Amino acid sequence: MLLLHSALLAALPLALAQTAPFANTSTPDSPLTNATSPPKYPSPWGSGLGDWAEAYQKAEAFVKQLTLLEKVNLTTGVGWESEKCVGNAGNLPRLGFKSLCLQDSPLGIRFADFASAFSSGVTVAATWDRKLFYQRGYDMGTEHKLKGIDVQLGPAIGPLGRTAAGGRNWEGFSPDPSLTGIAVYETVKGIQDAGIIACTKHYIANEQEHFRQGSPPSYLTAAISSNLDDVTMHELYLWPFADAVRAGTGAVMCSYNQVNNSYACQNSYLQNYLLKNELGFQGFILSDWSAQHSGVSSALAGLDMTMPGDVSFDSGTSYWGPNLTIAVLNGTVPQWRLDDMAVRILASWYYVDRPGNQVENSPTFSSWTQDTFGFQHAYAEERYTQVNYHVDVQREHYLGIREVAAKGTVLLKNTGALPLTGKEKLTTVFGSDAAENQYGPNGCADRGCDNGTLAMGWGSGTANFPYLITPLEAIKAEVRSNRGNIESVIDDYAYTQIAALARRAGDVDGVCLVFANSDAGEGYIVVDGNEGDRNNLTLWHNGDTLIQNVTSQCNNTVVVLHTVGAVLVDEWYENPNVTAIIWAGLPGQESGNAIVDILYGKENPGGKTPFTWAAAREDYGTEVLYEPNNGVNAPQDDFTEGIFIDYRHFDRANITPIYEFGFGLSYTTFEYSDIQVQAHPSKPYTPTSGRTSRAPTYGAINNDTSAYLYPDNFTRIEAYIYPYLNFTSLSQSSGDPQYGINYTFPAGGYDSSPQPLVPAGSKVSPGGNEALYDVLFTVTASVTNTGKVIGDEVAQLYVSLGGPNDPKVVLRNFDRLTIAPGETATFKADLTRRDLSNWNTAAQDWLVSNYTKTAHVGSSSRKLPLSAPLNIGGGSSPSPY
Ligand SMILES: *[C@@H]1O[C@H](CO)[C@@H](O)[C@H](O)[C@H]1NC(C)=O
Ligand SMILES: *[C@@H]1O[C@H](CO)[C@@H](O)[C@H](O)[C@H]1NC(C)=O
Ligand SMILES: *[C@@H]1O[C@H](CO)[C@@H](O)[C@H](O)[C@H]1NC(C)=O
Ligand SMILES: *[C@@H]1O[C@H](CO)[C@@H](O)[C@H](O)[C@H]1NC(C)=O
Ligand SMILES: *[C@@H]1O[C@H](CO)[C@@H](O)[C@H](O)[C@H]1NC(C)=O
Ligand SMILES: *[C@@H]1O[C@H](CO)[C@@H](O)[C@H](O)[C@H]1NC(C)=O
Ligand SMILES: *[C@@H]1O[C@H](CO)[C@@H](O)[C@H](O)[C@H]1NC(C)=O
Ligand SMILES: *[C@@H]1O[C@H](CO)[C@@H](O)[C@H](O)[C@H]1NC(C)=O
Ligand SMILES: *[C@@H]1O[C@H](CO)[C@@H](O)[C@H](O)[C@H]1NC(C)=O
Ligand SMILES: CC(=O)N[C@H]1CO[C@H](CO)[C@@H](O)[C@@H]1O
Repeated sequence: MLLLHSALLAALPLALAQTAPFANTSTPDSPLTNATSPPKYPSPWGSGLGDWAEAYQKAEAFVKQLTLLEKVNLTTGVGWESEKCVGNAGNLPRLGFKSLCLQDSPLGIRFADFASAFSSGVTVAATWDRKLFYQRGYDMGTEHKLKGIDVQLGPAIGPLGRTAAGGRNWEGFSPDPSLTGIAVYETVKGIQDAGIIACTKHYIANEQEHFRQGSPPSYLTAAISSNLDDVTMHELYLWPFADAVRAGTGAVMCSYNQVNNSYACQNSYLQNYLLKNELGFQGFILSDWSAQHSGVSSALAGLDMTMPGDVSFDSGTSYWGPNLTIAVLNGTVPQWRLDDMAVRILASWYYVDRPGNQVENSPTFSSWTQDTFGFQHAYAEERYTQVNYHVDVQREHYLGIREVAAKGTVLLKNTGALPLTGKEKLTTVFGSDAAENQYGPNGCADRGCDNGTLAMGWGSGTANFPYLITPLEAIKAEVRSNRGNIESVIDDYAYTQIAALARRAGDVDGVCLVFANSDAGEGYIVVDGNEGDRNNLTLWHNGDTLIQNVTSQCNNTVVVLHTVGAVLVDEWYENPNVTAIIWAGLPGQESGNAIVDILYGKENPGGKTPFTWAAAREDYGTEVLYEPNNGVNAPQDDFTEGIFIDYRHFDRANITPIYEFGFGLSYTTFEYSDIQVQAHPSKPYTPTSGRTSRAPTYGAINNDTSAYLYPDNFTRIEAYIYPYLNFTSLSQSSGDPQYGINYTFPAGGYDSSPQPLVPAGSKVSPGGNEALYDVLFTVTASVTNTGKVIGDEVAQLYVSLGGPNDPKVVLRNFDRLTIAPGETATFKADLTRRDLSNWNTAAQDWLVSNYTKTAHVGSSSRKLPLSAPLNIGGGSSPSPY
């Protein structure tokens, strides 16, 4: 979501809401520019699949008692800054049902006090640890619950990380869909087990900040279109969303961008066909903030909730609200569609047991002021009251945050300098990235600056730090606990002092610790000319010069990087005076403690890089589109690389990276041996067939428009969105000059008869055809700790699918093992049918090809010493299809 609003959204012609003409763009070689997205109607009605059955029964019983206005209230936000959370749906006062509170972010509670600032997604991904994925989710969910939030606007898995410079990659996990899929699955489970709804976002192909809303530059008439083919959609971008749906995510947020020239929040192919039909999503889709561009069309295309509810921030008008009441009354939105929206919203509410997880005075904080007293309706400046209760929700979560930060730290180089002993004669620390922001850890709104140590990126995906332990203070405390000497220069440009201090440290066999960073964030804040997306992949604050100044004098230089993603290290990584390199990611509030744990060997590094580090920017083969390329029309971002992003591209193009995906060192060493593959008998894959039941409706709609007027003596709050009508005339109430004119909405959108299920869908459970998750093979291997200290190794299982269009290898599973010196652990990982399948466009289904498949096991995407064939089809092995 964003803060900035662009007025052009309001001016968009409703014609944009119409579906694009049908075209099948699903062959990888077809041109992508001006691609279109096929219409898919009607919008699937939720049915209570799998473990959603009970939640649906409760939701249906609840919705049965609702009036049209009450149903509309559930679906529409009350407007930007009209209530205390970043998103607030309407209340149902008659039933004592409180407005849903939706709050950023994927790493903690945005705008709240006395809450934790967790590690970013990219750092938790680097732990490759399912337990930590879950625990972090659970702890974040607990904090949201204790503040009285219903929906956490996270986790983020879009952007996936198509381009290294993409501004919001760090909010998510990894450009690898399997690593991201496993991480999002556990995170959603964790968040929702704590009793709140997870909102997985941003759906989909939201891979850059530039032009995501059409502006800047403001002359553009439409937002960027991510153009991609069907195979790329399924095998790459949709893959982790399937895992999120399978985990039961209660909400999904549609994104700002267009996909194949149709806005994500009104793209029937994305919402109706892929998410709700193929993946069987049972929860609700809500719009990113001002990502809705139409009323009726978005409803028919599957959107269930609009946020923050107004057409543009505080316009006082809405595509839904009164317009949805009107659209149901004039028959352009069928009642069953509105009922489905309401049922989906309430089903998610029951699914995570919101009724059993309420707190007093919720929400107990205001996003719009930190003061105890303030306006409940901040924009209108009305109802001055207590808005902040300052509830401390942090519990013992700092322990988990420190653990994630340390376990997500990746040791990239070590010639023996690490771990430090604590007995160094002189410890020196360099760089502003080691120290505190001079304005304080929360001194820049939404972390929109790069001052001091970097512990999260910027934008709406942030939280306030309750405190931030800096590297310098933690290292100083550690050094002094050994009665050692420590000095620092935190001015990145004080070269005279830097060189002098480095020289002294080198001279006495001390150590020089250099800290540098690279930042990125959301496009509504521009930091040092970076409009969200990074302009380059080099270190900020002249980090390369800083490092070289130190290395020129100090032959024991340890470089610590806090970065949002890959940076170019080519200038200095091979310098023999650089004795170690550490990627410390975006660690969150326990930054300093975690780096001390690693530097001094209290924690043996075991993290692995969740993205590739290239020698040159061009090596990635994918780029942010920085300049509009389609006149005033939607910029066309053609994903011509298909599924070949990150390591898949490097492997295909035969480019050697500096640090490959999955790479990370330890203070000990590991050896791999003895791969075994066990095939499991399984039933042949059965494409799903059959039909749904017909669309249910709950309660009758009274067509007397006078029943929907504002109640007598109703006091309206300025710019607030209500479901009521101003007049008994529907067209007058809408006030839309285009009201009723000449729009032919897709006829299929009104079809409430039983609908065909799709082959890759399921009648049993959300997440797609359940047989995709059958385990076909279990791969085992031995991993021996051949060094002297206990350590963690992330053993990784890759697969070669064998076809001419397949990547050399794709990650499919992994496990983080703790192994004592001299001991051998057994790595054991399953491969499911999906893991071995390709998306087949003609069949619209996953198929296991006849190409020879191989399992590879090792310590990174390029260190795969073990391999074994996966015999599909022969003997007792499963049938390929
Ligand atoms: C894409 O559409 C725009 C606007 O209609 C048009 O100007 C442009 O020529 C088209 N590009 C291609 C490659 O078809
Ligand atoms: C709809 O929500 C608004 C704002 O929360 C509330 O004032 C109004 O009473 C609600 N209307 C109905 C019919 O529940
Ligand atoms: C209804 O929607 C249109 C845009 O489609 C908008 O111009 C109008 O102001 C809306 N009406 C209300 C009452 O919000
Ligand atoms: C109300 O009007 C809609 C649209 O014209 C129509 O489909 C529906 O049957 C009507 N309902 C009743 C109860 O008359
Ligand atoms: C602090 O941040 C501001 C805003 O981005 C920037 O102008 C300034 O140069 C920064 N100062 C330092 C010392 O990094
Ligand atoms: C890269 O961007 C950073 C941040 O804006 C800037 O400090 C640095 O000078 C840029 N590097 C190059 C080589 O332009
Ligand atoms: C390494 O450090 C020594 C000082 O210990 C210095 O003389 C030498 O020039 C440095 N080498 C490089 C490549 O920077
Ligand atoms: C650095 O140089 C000093 C002095 O020549 C030497 O004693 C020491 O072993 C060197 N350290 C490293 C890490 O190479
Ligand atoms: C019905 O109402 C919606 C919402 O105000 C409006 O956009 C649409 O044009 C109307 N359609 C008809 C046929 O009256
Ligand atoms: C000793 C040393 O390397 N000093 C350099 C530090 O960086 C500045 C700026 O590039 C150079 O001018 C110094 O020579």
